Amino acid sequence: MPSKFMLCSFKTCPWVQRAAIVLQAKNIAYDITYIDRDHRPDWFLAVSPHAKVPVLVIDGKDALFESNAIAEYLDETVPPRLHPENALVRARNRAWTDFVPTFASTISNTMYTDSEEEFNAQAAKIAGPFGKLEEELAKHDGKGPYFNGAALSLVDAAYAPFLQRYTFTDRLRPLGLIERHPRLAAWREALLAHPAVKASTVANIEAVWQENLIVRQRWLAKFVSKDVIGAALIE
Ligand SMILES: N[C@@H](CCC(=O)N[C@@H](CS)C(=O)NCC(=O)O)C(=O)O
Repeated sequence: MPSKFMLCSFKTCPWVQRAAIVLQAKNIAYDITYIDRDHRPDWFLAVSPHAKVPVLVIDGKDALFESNAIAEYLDETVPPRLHPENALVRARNRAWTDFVPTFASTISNTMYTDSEEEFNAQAAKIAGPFGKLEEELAKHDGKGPYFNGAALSLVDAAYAPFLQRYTFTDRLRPLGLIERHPRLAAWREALLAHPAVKASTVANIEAVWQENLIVRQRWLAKFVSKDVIGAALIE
């Protein structure tokens, strides 16, 4: 009998989205439970040692935390395999997955700044990771549209949420960075158009993300239309 999965989330969490992309790409049915960031329930705190989402509850009894561990577990237990078959290629994929937290923090640090000066200083730091990925993608030339070629992989699932957050930021305050990295730009386009990525968040994710900037009183919020207020309440 297939397992029953429940993903525990905050609505805008990119790390939860990574796990959701894997679930979607494998066509796995799952429930999603949104918890209140300010009032995390006891059952959640009991299974999440760092009090972070995602948590994946399996058959109501086992729980996993950390998006990478969740993605790897799903890939080992539910077909089709998203990791490449070749061990060398798989090891290289894992090496690039290990770079995701660095990549993610340059983007998150830019999103959550408190002044224009800070925003510009943090945004300048995105160029380093973008350059490294562009260089890596150059080695994959002619193999797209995803990291390893035609099939979506765990590397794709890991980077897509952050390339989406970059895109949301860029739409509010154009950064002019991805345009200088054509392979990364093409990869981003392919990822954001993939059905598993599109289905991995609430439908109005950009508005909910924008509203979150207002709630957190971040500098970028000044470019957000007040029309998004209440977006997080709409399913
Ligand atoms: N390394 C973790 C990161 C997860 C993470 O940072 N989640 C955020 C939400 S996007 C969180 O729960 N933060 C705790 C907090 O906001 O207090 C993973 O990959 O699962």
